[in-house]
Amino acid sequence: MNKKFYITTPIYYPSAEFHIGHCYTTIIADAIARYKRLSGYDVFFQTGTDEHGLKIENKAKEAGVTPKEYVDKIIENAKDLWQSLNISYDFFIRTTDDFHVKRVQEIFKKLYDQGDIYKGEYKGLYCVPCESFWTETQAADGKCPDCGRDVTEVTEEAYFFRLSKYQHKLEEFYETHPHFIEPESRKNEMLNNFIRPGLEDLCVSRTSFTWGIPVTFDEKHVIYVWIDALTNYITSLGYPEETPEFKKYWPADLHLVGKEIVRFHTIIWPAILMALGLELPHQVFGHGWLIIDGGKISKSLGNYKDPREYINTYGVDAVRYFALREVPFGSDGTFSEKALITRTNGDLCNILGNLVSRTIQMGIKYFNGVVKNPGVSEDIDAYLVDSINNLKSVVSEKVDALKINEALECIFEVLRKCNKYIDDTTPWVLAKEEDKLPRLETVIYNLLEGIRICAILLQAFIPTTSEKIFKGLNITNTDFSALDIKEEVYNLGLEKPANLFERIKED
Ligand code: ME8
Repeated sequence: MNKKFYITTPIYYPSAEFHIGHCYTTIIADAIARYKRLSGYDVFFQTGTDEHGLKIENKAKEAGVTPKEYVDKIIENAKDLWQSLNISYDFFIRTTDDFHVKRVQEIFKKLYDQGDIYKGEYKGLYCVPCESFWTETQAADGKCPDCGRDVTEVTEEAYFFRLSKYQHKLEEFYETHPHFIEPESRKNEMLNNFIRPGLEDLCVSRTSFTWGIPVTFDEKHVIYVWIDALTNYITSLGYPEETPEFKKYWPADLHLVGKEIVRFHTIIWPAILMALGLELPHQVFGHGWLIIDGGKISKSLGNYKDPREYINTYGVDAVRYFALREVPFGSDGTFSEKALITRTNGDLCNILGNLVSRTIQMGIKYFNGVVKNPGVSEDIDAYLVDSINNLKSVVSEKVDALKINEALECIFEVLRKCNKYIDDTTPWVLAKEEDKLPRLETVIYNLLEGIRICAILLQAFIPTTSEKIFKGLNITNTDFSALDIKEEVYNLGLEKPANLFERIKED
């Protein structure tokens, strides 16, 4: 049986339309999911929306519609956006789905019955736009530490989850599972800033708004966001019922999240799972933010464009490639259209597009599009041939370490070498002499192999472009097993591909 791989994105708030920051996480998750599928894993890739809470209730009121009507429209757009970005999710969960509501209620009741949830009184500072509660220390200046806006003091009857009980178990877990939180810096942040100073019990219900999942045994309470939201990762698989899907896919292999919600995924979520007696996810990766004009792109600041404008202007793979390649995964990085254009022209047009079109045109011109390997090798071939042969293992290692930008760098290094190989071997000179034709065919063959191997690996990242390249090479064997073919024969006739990428004018 194939090994399974369960990967998730956060479930995003449909409080406003999604922006390039949401695309960032989702594109990366998609690339990893595709890569694992191509490597033979049985992948379950889940994304979705986190639809309850005061902020959405307020937004709907402002818009004069019901909360459900409000989110339905945004979700329709979000699904359309994921389609235009070629996001290959297996399941889209909505926290308003009936099955989720019912299962969250069951989980809440179970935790209450076993004493992990109790009734108390909540006093605290609340940031409405961020839907976050803060302690006096965290919001010492009366401002939300995330968005800098005023917090308000609130007191109300509420249910609490005994988070404090799990402090030592969490520390122990971190110690015995050194890769649970990545990057390393985020683990230290969690330990030093949150766990070691002491965990407070967590407020898990509210009475001050109604747009949420009711507590079945105390209906004036609705379940507050984190228990409702985090459990999406198991309710989708059927939990609390031990369904075959649950048994197969849980625990998750990778929760991919932005750095601001690492705390929830590495403290609250593991504690809930410990209370439920379930296994913990293998890894939570907290990536950095895309920054625009020096600030985080965010729904509440409204400093962004509809990502479909970028897709329509520059093409889906230009946007995907930028998200995957530009920023070292884990760090913050700047998003600008100028940087997107520079990346597209520099890598996709100059390196990839030119190579593919030049090589295929030569194959057609000199060999009528049918190229095999006559085996007339020269020493100079080694730098290219060796790096083509090593590429699969190099890239897989990078993807496994979630160094996605470096994985792409390695692929583009080989493409760069292909371009250099054309300059070094000067095929147009070889073509002038009849007796050099076998050598010329080996040269073209090596280039085609370089392109083929890179295109197979690139499928995970820029699938539309890879498809076009496969068509140009006229090959159908394109899954990762084809990386091991030693002698692909290009006997179906190369086809001049449509321009892979148009050069974008910088102005
Ligand atoms: O936090 N750069 O939803 P959310 C990079 N519902 N990634 C960004 C980003 C940026 N500028 N802005 C957003 C929530 N993201 C909760 C999650 S999960 C159980 C509940 C991405 O709509 C990043 O993944 O605020 C971040 O963690 C997520 O969107 C926040 O989405």
